[in-house]
Amino acid sequence: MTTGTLITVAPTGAESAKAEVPALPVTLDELVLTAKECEALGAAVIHVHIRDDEARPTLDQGRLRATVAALRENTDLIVQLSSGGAVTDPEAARLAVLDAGPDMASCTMGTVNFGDDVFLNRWEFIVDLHTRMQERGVVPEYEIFDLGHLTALQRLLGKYGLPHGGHVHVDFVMGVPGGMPGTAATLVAAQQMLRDLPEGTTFSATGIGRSTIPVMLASLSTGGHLRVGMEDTVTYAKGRPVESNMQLVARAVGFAQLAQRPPLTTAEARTLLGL
Ligand code: KMH
Ligand code: ZN
Repeated sequence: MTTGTLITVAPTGAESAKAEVPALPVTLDELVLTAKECEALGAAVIHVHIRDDEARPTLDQGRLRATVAALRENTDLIVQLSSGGAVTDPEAARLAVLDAGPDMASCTMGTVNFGDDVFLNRWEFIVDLHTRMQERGVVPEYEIFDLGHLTALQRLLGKYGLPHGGHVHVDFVMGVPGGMPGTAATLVAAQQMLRDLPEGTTFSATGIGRSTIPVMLASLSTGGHLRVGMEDTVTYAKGRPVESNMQLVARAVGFAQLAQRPPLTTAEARTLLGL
C-alpha cells in the first residue's frame, strides 16, 4: 500500500535552449542551488542532465563527476544521472555515464520517435546498461515512453535478473510526440501492465507540456509517484512560462498533500528504491 509520494525533480533536460528558457539551470552553481531549494520543498530524487560552457547538453565525464560530488556535498538528494542524454549522444558516452558513480541512472526501455527525432535504444544497448548497473551497484529507473517498453522490461528482467537492490521502479514519460499520450486512461493502462512485473514494482509519472497536470493527478490517484521539472514542462499555465523548478516542485507537493500522500523524505525514498 503506497502512502507517501516520491517526488523527483528533472530540472534541466537536454532539449530546451537557455536562450529561450532563461530560468533553466545550466551551470553547476545553478543546478546545486535548484537542487537545494527543491529538496527543501520536498523533492527526494534529482534526475540530472548537464550542460557545457555554452549551455549545450554534454556527457563530459569530468563535469559529470563534479556534478555528482557537488550534489552529494550540498544535498541529501538521490542523484540519478540521465543515461539518455540528448538524441545525438553516442551509446559509448551514454554507457560511460555510469563511471561518474551516481546512486541511480535512467535506463530507457526502447526506441521511440521523439518529436522530429528518434531516441534510439537498441535491445543490446539496454542489456549492456542494465547489466553494467547491476555490476556497479547503480539503481536503475526504467524510463517507459510507450506501453511496449513495459513488455521489453519484463523480458529484460526475465533474462538478466533484477536490478541492484532488488526493487523495480519505472517512470512513465508521457505525452512525448511519438510516444504514449499523457492521459489518465493511458496511465491506468500502463499501471495495469505492471501486474506482469515483479511484485512491489513502483512507478512515477510525468506528463510533457500540457499533459503535466492530468498525468500528475492520475498518478496520485492510482498510487503512483511524481516527476516534475523544466526538463518536461516550461509552461506553468496557458501563457505563463515556468519561473523556476521550485515552482513546479511546490505545485507537486501541494497536490500530493491534497491527496493525503505527502512527500517522502530522502531516507524514506532510499528505502523505497532499494538504495
Ligand atoms: N533527452 C531525451 C532524449 C533520460 O534522461 O534517460 C532522453 C531522456 C531520457 O531525457
Ligand atoms: Zn532525462
